[in-house]
Amino acid sequence: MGRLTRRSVLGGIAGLGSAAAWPNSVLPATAARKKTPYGIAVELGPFRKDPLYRAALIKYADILVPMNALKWGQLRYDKARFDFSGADEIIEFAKRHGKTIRGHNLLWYNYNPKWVDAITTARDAEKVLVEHIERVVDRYRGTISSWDVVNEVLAHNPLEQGRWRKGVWFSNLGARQMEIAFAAAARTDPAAQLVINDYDLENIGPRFDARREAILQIIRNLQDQNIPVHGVGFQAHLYPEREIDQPGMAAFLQKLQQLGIKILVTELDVIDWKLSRNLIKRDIGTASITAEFLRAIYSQGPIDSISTWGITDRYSWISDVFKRKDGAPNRPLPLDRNYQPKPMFDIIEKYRESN
Ligand code: 9MR
Repeated sequence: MGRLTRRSVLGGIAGLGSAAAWPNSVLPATAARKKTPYGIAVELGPFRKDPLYRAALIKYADILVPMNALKWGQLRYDKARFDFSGADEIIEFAKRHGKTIRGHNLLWYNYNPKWVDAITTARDAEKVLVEHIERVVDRYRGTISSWDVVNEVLAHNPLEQGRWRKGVWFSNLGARQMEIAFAAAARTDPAAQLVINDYDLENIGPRFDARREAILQIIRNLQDQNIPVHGVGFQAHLYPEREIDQPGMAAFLQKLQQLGIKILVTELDVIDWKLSRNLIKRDIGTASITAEFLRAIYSQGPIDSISTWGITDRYSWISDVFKRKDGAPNRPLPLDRNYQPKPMFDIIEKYRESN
């Protein structure tokens, strides 16, 4: 889709202002303003084999986030050693190209090696967790400036399943898993931004209310114990068929701000399995839900960073997990399969400018 077409498409999306104020590059005041830093999660496979992918990372990103290379499953598949080779490839590239780096993640119920999932005592769990965090955070001290310390610790539905996600860390350590992880990360790199990262925080309904409330409780609990926590990461895997809770988000963001907590968007993409097959309609749907979400997330002022979970429709987990019934390829990300910007790209740019 060419720029002119995209521009007219965008003009039709609610809340975007007049067509005359578009594109951002012609807005007079933007040069002086600081745009929200933009991050891209990097997958090692395409990073190694696709030069266009690397070129897009260089061209568009301020921040790079190894998508999987820092997970336990990659670093710790062998109990006897740490394998930093994949993470280092991405991190060296990021440094060479002047990008800052976010780390994902230090604790997750998922994607752990078998020997970790086999841990059955609190003592072993704490020892292994603390060792891991100290070693990994120390290795990248001064290089990785922001960490997703805990990832997806909330139960999918805290109203029915108990508040916390079950897994090796929770079953051995209970809610202490969070305290241990944040304390170890803070001790090891006192300058790093420490983030609690989770999904399904933006929509309307009791399940989402409960998830937002649980995040607040985690933060208050850490703060009560003087354990540093600096940010909440909204993964933002968005479903166009679900409504964004604008007032719920505004209230949540205000409470987070009162607690001194920064707001990050960490894994933005759009689950387009139920949108029209028609590409123009589909891309409008994707851009619209992105705009609705960003309207909510920017409603209380600037945010700290915004990252998408990949950059091109060519490579996305959504194509594996949320295949369309009509068999058409998914289009969840800012650039299409040929690395051309889609309306979603322009929406992100527009909100970044408003920081
Ligand atoms: O996109 C990631 C995919 O390539 C991995 O196979 C998967 C398991 O490690 O994780 C995906 O990323 C997830 C992220 O780490 C946490 N939030 C949900 C993301 C999508 O599943």
